[in-house]
Amino acid sequence: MSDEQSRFGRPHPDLTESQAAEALRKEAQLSDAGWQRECERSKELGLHAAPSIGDRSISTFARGELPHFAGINTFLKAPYVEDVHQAGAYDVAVFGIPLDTGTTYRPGTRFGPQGIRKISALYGTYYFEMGVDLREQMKLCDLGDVFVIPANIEKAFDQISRAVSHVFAGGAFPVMLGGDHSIGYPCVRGIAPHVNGNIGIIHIDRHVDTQEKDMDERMHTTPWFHATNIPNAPPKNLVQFGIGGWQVPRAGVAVSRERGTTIMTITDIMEMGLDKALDIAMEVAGDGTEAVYLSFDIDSVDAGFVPGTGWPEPGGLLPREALHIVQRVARETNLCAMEVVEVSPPYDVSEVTALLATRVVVDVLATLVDAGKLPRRRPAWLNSDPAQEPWAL
Ligand SMILES: [Mn+2]
Repeated sequence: MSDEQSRFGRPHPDLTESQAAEALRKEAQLSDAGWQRECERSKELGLHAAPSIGDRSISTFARGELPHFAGINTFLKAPYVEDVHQAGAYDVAVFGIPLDTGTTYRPGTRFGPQGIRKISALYGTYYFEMGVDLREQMKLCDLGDVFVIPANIEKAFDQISRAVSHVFAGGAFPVMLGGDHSIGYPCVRGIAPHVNGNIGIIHIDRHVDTQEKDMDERMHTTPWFHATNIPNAPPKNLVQFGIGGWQVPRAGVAVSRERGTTIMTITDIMEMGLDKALDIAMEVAGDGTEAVYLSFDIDSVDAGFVPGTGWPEPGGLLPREALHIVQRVARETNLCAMEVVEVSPPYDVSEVTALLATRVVVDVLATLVDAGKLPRRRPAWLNSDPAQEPWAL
């Protein structure tokens, strides 16, 4: 053995089957064709680099992932698809819903989509722990934002439902960046007509959001009352996970009791253990349903980690618990769409709230790839008839 070889290591015998060891093996199997295409495209559009640059993959104008601090940001620097008729050519379509008309305390979530896009540029497309590279293994696009009507929440809901319906019926997996939590209702309303069968909803939050009205209108405290009026989104398949604290309005609690939604508090989750609690949540959402909708409110995470939100509440999930939850939901349910809501950049600190929102999305996407659910196959329950107008309730 040469001196050099003797300096090389190998996994400790107890770690040969560890996640890290597996991740090192999986990386070797990944293609880099997508990266090569991106470099070629960058040089074609942005000129070859100055002669002093040794790395000839670099262009003069930044046109791809690098540098992370440069460029005009879409989500994860995915292609901006201006023509929404092309959305169905992608496996996943991210779009923003910049509506904060439904807030009842701090506003600012209308800046959520742009805040999430900005910090999402920190990431590349490769996820070490799963050995997944989104650029190599699926097609992601950013459709920009829905044209919301800030002075009229009902008109905004109509625009949102129409947008979600269009993307969902076209076959891409929709990822909605909020916006306040009022968007949960019009998002489900846009999806429901295109699902032949029932939809379960997994709602990760500190707040129940189930009252009929708040201050005389439908607001971010009311989406699940109205979503569960949709004929194929029954309350028995609504799971509300991580609920608790001092911001759960009694009006919403009464509705949850009357309708028999499933509420699991942080204490329930702690006492039975996160995985057991998740088993139950997924069983309830999946019982008799064809598809599951994931609604992730960033305020489900402890206020110390998510200052940039409208109704911060101490005592919530840890970030790594939140990521574990969304990964298991992505792997083990028939997830049909997701939203991340309540990121308010004006109240954020060092973009940590928007960064966690980014992780929630990219961790779901990586898990869908790892589980063989992306690239997308057309589900049997999908009704793509564009004439299916969203439920008007
Ligand atoms: Mn909330």
